[in-house]
Amino acid sequence: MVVKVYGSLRSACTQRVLACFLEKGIEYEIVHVDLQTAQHKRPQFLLLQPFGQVPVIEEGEFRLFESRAIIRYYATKYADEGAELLGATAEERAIVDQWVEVESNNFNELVYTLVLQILILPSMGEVGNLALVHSCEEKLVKVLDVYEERLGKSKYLGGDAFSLADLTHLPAIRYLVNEIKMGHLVAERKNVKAWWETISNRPAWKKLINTIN
Ligand SMILES: N[C@@H](CCC(=O)N[C@@H](CS)C(=O)NCC(=O)O)C(=O)O
Repeated sequence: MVVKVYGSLRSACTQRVLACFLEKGIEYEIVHVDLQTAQHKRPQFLLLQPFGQVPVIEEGEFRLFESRAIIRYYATKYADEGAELLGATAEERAIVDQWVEVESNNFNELVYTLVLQILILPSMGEVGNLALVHSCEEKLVKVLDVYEERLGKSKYLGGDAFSLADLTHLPAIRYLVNEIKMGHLVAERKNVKAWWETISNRPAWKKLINTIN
């Protein structure tokens, strides 16, 4: 069955889900939700996602929102198809999960705030908060220092193999490097840089990026 993805190609959370689908070879169809005209806040969309955010997936009667819940679900459902993204043992899976949580709780919010202040607000004619940008950058430096150390011990965040732990970072790091020109945060860290080069060159991600640009 083709999975419907309600979302926007430009949204990082939608990209997270699509990256997973491409790694797994899952067929999908995008139902574009226009964030610019606030389609995601309309009553019809709120029936699908009560918090008014993208993405949402729909497969027959089954619906799910929260991008990380979606990628976990599909990585589990199609564990034997495409790239193995969960880890082989209970311990490997726990470590993968740990780094997915780190992305969600320690990393994502900082990049999201930077993108908002540097890119989104100015595109709407508003001035970004420079003090907030500086404080987020300072915090992000510390988070990336932890990544640098981790990636000095294993090739990928979850261990020796690419997993959801890495995949979940792809959209935000692309924003950091390509959209808000803060690639120095990656380039200055040898292990983070090598990791980013490896994961961003995966065919599934490159295919997705070609459809965004
Ligand atoms: N935790 C949610 C966050 C969803 C989210 O923040 N989506 C953004 C796009 S990346 C959105 O819909 N923003 C519009 C808004 O929050 O009004 C997820 O991972 O799916």
